[in-house]
Formats: sequence, C-alpha cells, structure tokens
Amino acid sequence: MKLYFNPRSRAVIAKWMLDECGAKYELVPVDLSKREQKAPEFLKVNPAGKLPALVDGDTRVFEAAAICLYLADKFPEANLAPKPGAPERGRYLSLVVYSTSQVEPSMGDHMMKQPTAPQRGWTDFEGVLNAVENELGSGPYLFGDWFTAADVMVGSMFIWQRMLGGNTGRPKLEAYVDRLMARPKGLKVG
Ligand SMILES: N[C@@H](CCC(=O)N[C@@H](CS)C(=O)NCC(=O)O)C(=O)O
Repeated sequence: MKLYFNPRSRAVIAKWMLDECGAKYELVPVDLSKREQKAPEFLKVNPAGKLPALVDGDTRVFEAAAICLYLADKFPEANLAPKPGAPERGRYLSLVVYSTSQVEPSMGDHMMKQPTAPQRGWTDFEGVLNAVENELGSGPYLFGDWFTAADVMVGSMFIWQRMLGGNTGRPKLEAYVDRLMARPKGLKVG
C-alpha cells in the first residue's frame, strides 16, 4: 500500500489509521509547496488534487474518511469497526461521515468567525460540540471501551483544532483528545 503523504496535511490522519491497523505501507512524499498534488500523475489517484490518497494494488481511495473506512474493513483483525450487519454499524458509518461532513466545516466556520447558515448542510460549532459530547457519553471512546475508526476521524478533527492553537472549551472533549493523543500510535501535536 502507498500513502501519498505530507506531514503538514490531513494525510497524518490516514497514517494514524494505518498504524492502528498494523498495516505495512510506503509513504510517498508529496510537496504541497511545489503543487505536486496537482500534477497529472497524482490527479489520476485523487482527482481533487488533495492529500491524503491511498493506493492498494488496483484500488485507489481518496478522502480521509473513505480511507479510514476502507482500512478498517481491510484489517478486521485490528477490530476498528463494527462488522456489516452488526447493530453498531449504522452509528459507526454515520460518525465517520459526520466528521468531515459536519464537524470539519463547522469548525472551519468557527475558526474563521463565519456564521453558519443552516442551508450549508452542517450545524454551528456549538451544535457539533453538543452532538459529539452526547455521542461520547461516558466514553472513553465513541463506542465505550471500543476504540474504532470513528474515533480516528472524529478525534482527528479536534486534534487538528488543537494543532492550530484552538480547543473545544469543553473539558470532556479535551479529555477525549488527550486520551486519543496518548495512544501509542496516536497523532501528536507539533
Ligand atoms: N476532505 C478532504 C480534505 C483534503 C484536503 O483538503 N487536503 C489538503 C491538505 S490538509 C490538501 O491537499 N490541500 C492542497 C490543495 O488543496 O491543493 C479529506 O478529508 O481528505
């Protein structure tokens, strides 16, 4: 497997997931300052010209959430996802998609001090924080003691916020971020 990678990009999320899976992989450096992500060869891997992108034999996967879903299913022995048909599967898929469809853009609005119009398809950041706190329940992870790819995706959004100097302002969520970053293979800030 090849992960197209730059350490200052969302490709660190995919790398974290690969590490949690115990996968063997090669990192292919992509220099964003040289716009290598827009090179015709790379656009054949990810037409959006963005990182991360993963190539596994004849399979190519782009979007961090899709990569996490793909890897969790490819490495069932890592036990990072409820199996298809399991009652938790729907909530798991929802949380992974929710991370990039709502948490991330809402956080973007919040950081750029933009109002969140409901027509945009996501709630304001307070709404996101309430939803994630609610889903986390008493934790320690989104599925209780079970760490899954949903924690990689949802957690990465808040780790990212911390990397950019922000925080949620919610002690329960900050403790969740600390817990994720303390994992031996977890994302580290800095
Ligand atoms: N929704 C995408 C976001 C990907 C993305 O925006 N990646 C950034 C790096 S963090 C990128 O490649 N930017 C370079 C560009 O847009 O030219 C995902 O989750 O994979």
